[in-house]
Amino acid sequence: MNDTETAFQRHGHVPAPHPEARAWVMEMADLTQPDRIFWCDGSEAEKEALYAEAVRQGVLIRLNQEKLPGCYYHRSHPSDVARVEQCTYICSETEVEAGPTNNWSEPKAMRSRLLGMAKDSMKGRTMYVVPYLMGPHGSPLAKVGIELTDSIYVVLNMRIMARMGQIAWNHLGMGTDFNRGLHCLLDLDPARRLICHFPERNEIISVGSGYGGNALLGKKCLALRIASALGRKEGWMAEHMLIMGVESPTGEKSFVAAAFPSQCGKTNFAMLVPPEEFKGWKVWTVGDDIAWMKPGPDGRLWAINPEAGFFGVAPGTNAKTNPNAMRTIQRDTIYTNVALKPDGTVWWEGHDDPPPAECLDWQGRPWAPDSKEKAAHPNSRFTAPMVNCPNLAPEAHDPAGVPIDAIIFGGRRPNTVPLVFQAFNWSHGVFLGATMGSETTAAASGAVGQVRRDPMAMLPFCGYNMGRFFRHWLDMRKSIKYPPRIFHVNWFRKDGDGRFLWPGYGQNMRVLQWVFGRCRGRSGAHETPLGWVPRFEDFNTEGLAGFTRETFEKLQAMNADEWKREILQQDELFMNLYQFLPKDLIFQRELLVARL
Ligand code: OXD
Ligand code: MN
Repeated sequence: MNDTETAFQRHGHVPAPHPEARAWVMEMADLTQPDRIFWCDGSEAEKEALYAEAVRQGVLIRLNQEKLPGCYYHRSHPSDVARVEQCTYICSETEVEAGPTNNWSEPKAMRSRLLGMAKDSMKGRTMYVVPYLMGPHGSPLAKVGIELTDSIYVVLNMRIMARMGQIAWNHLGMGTDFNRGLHCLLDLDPARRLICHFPERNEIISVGSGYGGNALLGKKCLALRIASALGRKEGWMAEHMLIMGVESPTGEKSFVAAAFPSQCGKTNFAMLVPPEEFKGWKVWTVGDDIAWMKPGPDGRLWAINPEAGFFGVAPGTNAKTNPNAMRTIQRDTIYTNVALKPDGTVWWEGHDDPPPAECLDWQGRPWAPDSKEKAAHPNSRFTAPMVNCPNLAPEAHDPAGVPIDAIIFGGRRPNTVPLVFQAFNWSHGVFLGATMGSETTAAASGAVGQVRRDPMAMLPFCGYNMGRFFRHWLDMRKSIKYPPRIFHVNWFRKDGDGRFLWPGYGQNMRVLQWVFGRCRGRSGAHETPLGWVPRFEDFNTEGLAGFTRETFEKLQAMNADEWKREILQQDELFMNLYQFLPKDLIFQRELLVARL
């Protein structure tokens, strides 16, 4: 045994103080038959030992520690690079409960199939016990999960993405309310890949994939699919939303939650840096992917970010698109499936640095600028602790969370949908969220570039019947005395020549400023069939070089023919859900048709 191994052994023997958790771990160990059980405590010493072990196993490569201190590099299996919706199941008691937009499987049969696959699968391997807390310690909204995994990469990612170790036991105390997550890599054969959720049991079993969204069980599996089902029962909401704070020069602060489908720039928007002209304005990041929201005693909607890190898409991230992310990922970051440069640093398409003369691509093959394929996988990622983020809101650690003044929905739409408009009221806002569409991207496997309906950006993440999910949204209004205003944005509208009409990124601050003003009854607007929209005069374009009234009109234009087509397309989803669709949404659709 070498020094690393001894250190690794030394730190891995802190069993759970919790009898029920312990019994379950032992039961799963009996089933999977690992050579050893490693109980993670979340300490710094343990972190060092785990990184050393991962490097020794070849799972991670240590990057240049002078240029990227605390950073490591990982390549996943080439067939295991994205979420796999076709292998993702909601195993609720009845098929109706899962609804027409989810894969459903009868829970008993699926569970025994999965346990059969897991049997003996950790022979010769280590089972890591990863206790974790989603949300700030002491928050009434926070939840405990325990993930059992045979992937050291998963452990190290969970360590960044959640509050991991002793803190979870402290939060749980002697309570019995924790999520059970079993994760087995198996042989990574795509044919034996299944990500299954048992909402009634608060349980997740994921086999055959080591990729983030399939394997870091705290994230999409617990914090969205399981949590959305719990939220419906318990009167709160788990949403695929960033949370950010906007502060005016006079110190007024508003918090905004925003839902965009995967890879539509949630991380960029959450970390936005206002343009120079916005002297005194500040944007604060609370979270970039998930919001748990509950009405507070003051009648407002309060939100926490259950995560502790960012699992962001690397390609396209640079000093212009997201300067705060670039600073965040300079240290203590795990890079997955990006390109590796000879000096032990990393690169991806859209990086600030020019393409390296030579490097290794995401599959470890030599790459040069004239190579036909991309150096980094389009869904390559960074996993970075949120405390690294220069504009992290102090409230990100607040157990009470933040009060939400505005909810923004958005998608990637080259036409039809204006830059920004505001819903007339909560029900209309729910309708806007429910009919959201976006071009598909590389975050999930499948065709890229087609418009798909992605209600509230939750289509792949809602752990129950989507029609009932809409009903829950509508019902929530009754318990929120001061509901957030609801908006819709589209940064991606193009002109006839295929050029983006809106510069995006930091300039999105202008849209935020209008939203901020609307929440305070200050920004002007006029009524249209779609909702309230800013006039050119209501919208701050000062300092925006070359941006004319004409461009603004094009961005905001409402074309009746395009909208007729849009409504027909929206109907596809509505038809699919018809049986479960709240009447209010059908009514909203009729109203829109009438207004048009
Ligand atoms: C993500 C996703 O990884 O939405 O956040 O795919
Ligand atoms: Mn996401």
